[in-house]
Amino acid sequence: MGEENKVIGHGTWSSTYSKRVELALKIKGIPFDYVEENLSNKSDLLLKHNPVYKKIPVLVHQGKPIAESLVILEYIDETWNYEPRLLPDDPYKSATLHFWVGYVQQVLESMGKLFNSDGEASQKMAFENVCEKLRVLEEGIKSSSFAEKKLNFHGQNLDLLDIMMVATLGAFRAQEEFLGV
Ligand SMILES: N[C@@H](CCC(=O)N[C@@H](CS)C(=O)NCC(=O)O)C(=O)O
Repeated sequence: MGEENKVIGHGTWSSTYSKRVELALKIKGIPFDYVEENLSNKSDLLLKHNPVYKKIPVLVHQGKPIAESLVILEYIDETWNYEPRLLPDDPYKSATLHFWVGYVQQVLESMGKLFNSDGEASQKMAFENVCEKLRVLEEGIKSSSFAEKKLNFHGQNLDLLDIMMVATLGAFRAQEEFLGV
């Protein structure tokens, strides 16, 4: 790939948001360079590329920065618009997919609240909230609209929702062991 078409990802190894971008690039087979950021000492390049949020991930393509993981994923699918597609062409399927992508994001945020909650009562509440969200997600997976979209964990054609699920819940076992829950 010529310098002018270079793809560079800024991220951190432990970030589920970085993982989304990494998975998308790998699924599409797009070669890229990776810059590991130290979030307590952000690089000048990161601050220049994402002056609004100052967050990773950032993708730089042809020298132009794109920030926000979901924006990046859509950019990747639109720019390298060959199979496997991350987003369906069908508007209803696409709407359904976006709906559940938003829900998985909420599951992630509820997990964040659990990890950051202090005191038995608030931990219990946060834990119950995560369980409830996971229950609804599981029900959703079984529901027809979701099944129609189909999760492809065992095959190729991983799409945007699969990426969200894997990046968000993929480390679940490791987290369980670490937290001892
Ligand atoms: N909405 C953003 C969230 C990204 C995000 O929260 N990144 C965190 C690391 S996981 C970050 O860069 N934090 C640095 C900071 O907040 O200063 C996305 O989807 O990309």
